Amino acid sequence: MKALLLVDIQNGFCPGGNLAVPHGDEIVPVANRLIEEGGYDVIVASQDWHPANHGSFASQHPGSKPFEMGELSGRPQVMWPDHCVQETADAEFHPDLNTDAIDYVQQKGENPAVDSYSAFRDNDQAALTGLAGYLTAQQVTELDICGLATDYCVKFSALDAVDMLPGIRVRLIKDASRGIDPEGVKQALAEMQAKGIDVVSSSAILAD
Ligand code: VGL
Ligand code: ZN
Repeated sequence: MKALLLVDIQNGFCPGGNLAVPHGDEIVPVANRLIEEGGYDVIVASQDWHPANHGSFASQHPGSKPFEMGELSGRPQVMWPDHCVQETADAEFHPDLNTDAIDYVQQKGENPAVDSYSAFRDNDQAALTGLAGYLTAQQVTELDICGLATDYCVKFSALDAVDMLPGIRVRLIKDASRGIDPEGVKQALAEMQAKGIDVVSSSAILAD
């Protein structure tokens, strides 16, 4: 079975959102085309879903400013602006995303003491989300990944897919993803490719 994972295509990561990824909204029409014409059997989406007191927020660390390095539960942690707080508009999927076609939504980042870039598990790798179990139950053997942000949640989700789903083929759809930092994106693509993840374009998938 072939699956598409849409990572964090939420208002918070699009222009006007609290942690806007440059041009993040440009991926929405591409994602919709993949959803509708990509030939996928299963479509899943992750949703960054933080409590208002999440420890990745600079606001929870007196004296620290957004985008500085800090610490969370003894681990290095980027201090983010408050973003994707549960039940707020910032956490909702982009209004133009075709959410009707999504079979399963994996929320993440609910534990205030640890961040969760990957849709599969927390950054400390202690607690798993249900996503690996869901994809295994659906007998998914091919997983294409796209979304926001290439250098954070997309990257960590792709690397974990390889680690946690033995034998799966993972591809990253580059033009259906956008990153926060151009240097970080370059490095992320190299890390993914080093793990055997193919970087592909949506046109190649839609042409098949
Ligand atoms: C993300 C930073 C913090 C992401 C989520 O979706 O890439 N980045 N929370
Ligand atoms: Zn977050």
